[in-house]
Amino acid sequence: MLPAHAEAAEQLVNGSFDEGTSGWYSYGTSSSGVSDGRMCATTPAGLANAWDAGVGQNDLTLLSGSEYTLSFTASADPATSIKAVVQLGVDPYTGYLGQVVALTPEAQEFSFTFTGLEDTKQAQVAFHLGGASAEYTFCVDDVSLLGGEPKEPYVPDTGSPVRVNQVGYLPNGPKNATVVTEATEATPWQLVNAAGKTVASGTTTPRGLDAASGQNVHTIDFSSYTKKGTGYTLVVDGQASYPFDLAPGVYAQLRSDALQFFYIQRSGIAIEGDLVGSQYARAAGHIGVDPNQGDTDVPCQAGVCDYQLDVSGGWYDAGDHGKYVVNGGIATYQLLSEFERTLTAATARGGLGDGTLRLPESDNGIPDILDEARWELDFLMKMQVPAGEDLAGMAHHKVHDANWTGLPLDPAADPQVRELHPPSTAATLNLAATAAQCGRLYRKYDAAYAAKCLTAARTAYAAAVANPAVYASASDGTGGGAYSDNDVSDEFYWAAAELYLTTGEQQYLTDLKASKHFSGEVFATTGFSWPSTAALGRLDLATVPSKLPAADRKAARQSVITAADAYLATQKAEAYALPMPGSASNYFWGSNSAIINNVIVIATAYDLTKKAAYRNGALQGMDYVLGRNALNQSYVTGWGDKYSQNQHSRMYGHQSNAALPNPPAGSLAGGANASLDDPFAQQLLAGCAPQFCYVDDIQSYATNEVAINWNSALSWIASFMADQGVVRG
Ligand code: 9MR
Repeated sequence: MLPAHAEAAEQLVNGSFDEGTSGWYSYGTSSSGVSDGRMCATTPAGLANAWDAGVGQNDLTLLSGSEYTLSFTASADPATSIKAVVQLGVDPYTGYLGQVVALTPEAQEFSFTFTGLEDTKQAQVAFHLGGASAEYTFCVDDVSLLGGEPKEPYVPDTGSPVRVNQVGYLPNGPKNATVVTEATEATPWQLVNAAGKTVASGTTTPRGLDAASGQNVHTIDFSSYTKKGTGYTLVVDGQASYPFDLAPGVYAQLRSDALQFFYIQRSGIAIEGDLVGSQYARAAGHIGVDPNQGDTDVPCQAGVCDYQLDVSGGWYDAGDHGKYVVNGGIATYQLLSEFERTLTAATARGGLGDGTLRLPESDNGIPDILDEARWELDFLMKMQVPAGEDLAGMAHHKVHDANWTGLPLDPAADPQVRELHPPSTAATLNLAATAAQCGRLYRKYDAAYAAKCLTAARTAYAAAVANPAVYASASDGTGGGAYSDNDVSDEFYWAAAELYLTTGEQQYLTDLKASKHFSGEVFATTGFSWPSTAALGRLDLATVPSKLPAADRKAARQSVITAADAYLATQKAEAYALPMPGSASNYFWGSNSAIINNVIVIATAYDLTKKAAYRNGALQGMDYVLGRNALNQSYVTGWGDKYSQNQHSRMYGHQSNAALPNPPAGSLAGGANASLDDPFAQQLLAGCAPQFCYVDDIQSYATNEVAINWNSALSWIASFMADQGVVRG
């Protein structure tokens, strides 16, 4: 029973549709989505049963004997009747409320009360829409299910207070941990081996209140212990950490897992179970086979162009089926940069050659990482506006579904119309930059392909110069992400840098030097990212051999070192050893990639200087991602003891359909996001300290999605880390 003073609790998320279709499913309709702030679904005529089409929400908690009120505002045009249902969402579909509602084109409010028949966490609200004799459009808004008990405050299970890198440490690398404790004095710790024997001991360093986690913490440095082994634990006050390994090869497989993700995300090709496990096998997505409506012959959004393009291939961006040139750009850059590092870095030890991944192209004499990046490069080039058309040479910003689809959904089963969105200067420069990288890196393996890339890059760059301020609209976010960015000075700098590094031509150097970024600060506190790409150009100017005048090259290198020094200073001050300050504003959507990108700058400083402090800082900077954090959670699927596995994804939707797999090993979750940008996180995590603003649930797309630009960061640093195991520090 509810206490008399308690207010009835809202059981639905996003009943106002302010967050698009988030939390809502739809099926059997010919189109559905949010328009004018309402959820609308067009339903075909002649469906046999009311339940043959519907819109609703799953996994609701109902209590036996509690009273509930379902209310909503709805219309149908032309007028028809629908059925509003609250029922058990699984067999035997026990009905709690079933109300036929006559709707008219004019929206009307409705409210129905019922009593819960059983305790369940699997109830659903559904609007059953089938059975009308004519096609009609149903729209609904302000849906509410009030009743039951207020939800229990969410308390994550964080396990042991002793937080370690759950994967492990290099025997010759830094080894640090963080302990959550109210103790104010230094406290003894023991390092215990798998046989239960204490092999090292010492005392903690009290660090006081950590802003990022809201916890009182101490740190432990056990770097001086260098013996290999598995199953070590760190013990404080009788409480043991998760077990971890000390081994040179502890990160070797992470490099290939993080890269293998890209093959499984591929669009336009069947994913072979023989290569990656039968659970990830699927038909080719978006190759023009029914019910797909793309991507071999895709029209523009209305009024944008009158041609159609074959934009098949590429990688699906994330948990959705969209393909976005700006995000494809940074992801491709990072894979190519990961490869290019092996050509110059003193500690690079291969590991990225032909046959190192499980790809259809393996054993073709070309490094697998280049085969994988080429899958996206081909797509990026297909997005270029053909010669003879308006804005020829620019790149369309993105291609995706006209409306958001629900979770889960096999790409090959996506019935939505696909559309090309307008070209943008940002997308065009992403194409120019990555195709220019291609122009130098594939030369040795496929000169004709490298030449094709370079031509596309030059054409794109010239088109961007001619159209320097064509911005993607921030409101063009129905059916896919907006990826808008109204400052493209950094993309210009990055593209000019890549073209210069590939060609050595004066025209690109002139543009580069004229950019405010040439001598400006490009390494933000919060990492580089898809809208902030100047750092990409700077890192390459510092590391890729070129004819850049010696003083300019020195300045570029020094800027990387200076930035790395600042990140190391921050890392020292952060009790979880993050090269990022602990305030809430720094923990934003995709924070894990921002953190890793700072680690990459530190790692690059090591490649440039060979100074151990940078190597140690980079390795230690990854502890957070692999478990040394407020949640005691590894953010990489399959890595560590407690790891993210329910990331938001239409493909890896195990949490919503047990027949589907979890994300593959090596998938990075977006991470803590103090802005709580999705309704599930808003409801569950309100008031969270920054590092607690994460939940491993498929519904939380703003804290727990997978994405190509996040895995590209992981993949780059995993390659660096794997190399450090092979080299003596
Ligand atoms: O990674 C993107 C993040 O920087 C933005 O703040 C966010 C909102 O626009 O979008 C993120 O990208 C998502 C994209 O819009 C759609 N595909 C999934 C991406 C990862 O969540």
